[in-house]
Amino acid sequence: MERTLIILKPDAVKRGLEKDIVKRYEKAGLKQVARKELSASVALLRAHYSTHVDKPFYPNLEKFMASGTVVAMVFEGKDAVAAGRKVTGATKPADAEKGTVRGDFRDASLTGEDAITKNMVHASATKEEAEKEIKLWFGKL
Ligand code: FUP
Repeated sequence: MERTLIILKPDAVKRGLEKDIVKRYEKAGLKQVARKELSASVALLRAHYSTHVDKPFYPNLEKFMASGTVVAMVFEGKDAVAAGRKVTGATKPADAEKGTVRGDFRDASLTGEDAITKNMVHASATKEEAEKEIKLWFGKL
């Protein structure tokens, strides 16, 4: 069994998409084993996005992620990380395939930097990253 971290970002929470989005991961065979709502601190966001903090888009990303409630969730299942990424879709919603969360729930009215920053969900990219992120957001589970 493998675990992955999925985070509903403030745009998805505000739009009331949690139920619909969770269903997508469950349909892919994953089971939700932890959930919490929180306002992410800047320190938590910097640790979570440690590989991105020096990138030009980071200030905008941090501002957005700290702008409202997020819902952090752990899903468990066979090949959970790959399954979670597949359900999530490409980073840029405009490039995300139909049938993925970022493709299907894309807000087509967004332009410029916001069109990529507000991509509704985070999904761990590797097994190692998943365990590191789960520890960061939930402590020992
Ligand atoms: P992903 O793993 O698909 O979430 O994508 P990345 O790790 O490459 O990026 C992390 C987050 O940074 C994305 F969810 C959105 C944000 N981002 C931007 O806002 N602008 C960019 O040009 C690239 C990423």
